[in-house]
Amino acid sequence: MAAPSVQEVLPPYLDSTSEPPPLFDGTTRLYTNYQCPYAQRVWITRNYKGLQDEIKLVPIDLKNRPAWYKEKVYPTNKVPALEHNGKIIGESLDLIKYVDENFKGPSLLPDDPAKLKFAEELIAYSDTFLKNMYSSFKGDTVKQAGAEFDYLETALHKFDDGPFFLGQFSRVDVAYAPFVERFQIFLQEVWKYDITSGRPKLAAWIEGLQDKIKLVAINLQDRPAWYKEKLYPDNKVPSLEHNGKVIGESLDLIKYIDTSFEGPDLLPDDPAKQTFSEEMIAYLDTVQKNVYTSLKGDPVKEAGGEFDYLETSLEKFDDGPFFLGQFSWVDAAYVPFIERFHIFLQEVFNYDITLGRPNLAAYLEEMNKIDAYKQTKCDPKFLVQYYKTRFMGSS
Ligand SMILES: N[C@@H](CCC(=O)N[C@@H](CS)C(=O)NCC(=O)O)C(=O)O
Repeated sequence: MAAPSVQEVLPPYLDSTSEPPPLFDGTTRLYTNYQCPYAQRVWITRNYKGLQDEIKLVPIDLKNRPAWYKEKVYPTNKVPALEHNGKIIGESLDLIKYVDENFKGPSLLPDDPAKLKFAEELIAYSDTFLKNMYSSFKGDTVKQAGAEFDYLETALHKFDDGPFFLGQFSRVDVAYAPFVERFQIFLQEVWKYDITSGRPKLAAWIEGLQDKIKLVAINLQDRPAWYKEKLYPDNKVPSLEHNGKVIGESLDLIKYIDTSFEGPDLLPDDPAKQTFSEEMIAYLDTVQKNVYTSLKGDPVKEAGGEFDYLETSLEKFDDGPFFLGQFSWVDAAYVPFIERFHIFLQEVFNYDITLGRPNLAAYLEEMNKIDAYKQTKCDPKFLVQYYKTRFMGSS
């Protein structure tokens, strides 16, 4: 599932001592609790659609609730609730639908009518599933809970174009995942009952819900010794641990991830585009070297040629704003550097690399609409300081 690649800093809980946020000021707020599976449904929907900037999280301490929450926000006094366009909306199943339908981002429903019909059936069953599960804890747990997981196993057999209920990830997975995750842990721990045993589709579904690649952030100023000794002797980032091997070098990794994991292809089929992509990737080192060297002299004169190269390259294919028309691994390779040069040259040399280069300007504008990129952007203040020290010898 599409997940942000940078960990969001979660706001702290509001309790009975906290002031309310400035209610109905136009901000969209998700009143939530990080432990609540119902709220988690809406949290997943928000994150999947890349709405971290559009929907602000407001966590409520349910054990010590602020009085204003019931009085001014949501009279049922439960989470989740969404404040949007001057209204408050509750009920997690309604909210999955509401957020999916009223905000940008990838849709959580396929077009296929057979899948839509099955989605309705499964979502309608989710309340019964929960009721039966909770009552099973008081009775013959393994037998009663087992029947519910058999229901899911059978449902997962219906579409085989992916590991999820409708093949691809959808609202149905969002509705069930927070609960199945909790039941799996609880039944294993307390009843020693593995819900995936004898249920291969359920096992594959749970596997499919995991993030495919976990991020491990390494502090380069104070590197842990194990990183060099046990993992990656080059002692650099990035490196990828996959299938018992460690692979390094960002350009090799872009290619490796693109070819070894599911998801949209980052290299078009068109042979002309493939040849051009190789040419551009091979030239990246030269661009970097020339721009970095220019920082010690006059970048406006010395680095202009590199930005002209990018401007001309962007003219080559006109079926989209990116280097190969559509977003490709050339963009993944270049954009982190274009972004940094843009910020640094503007800030330190008052040089706007997009001025007189309309393709480059449009490129950066379009790039900023792509969540997968936006979530990885650098901190401009840190960058300026870092580049000054590293390339200009100042501190
Ligand atoms: N049917 C509601 C259930 C929400 C719910 O029960 N939330 C719990 C936290 S997990 C809650 O707010 N409990 C507080 C209470 O019941 O007073 C939904 O789907 O949104």
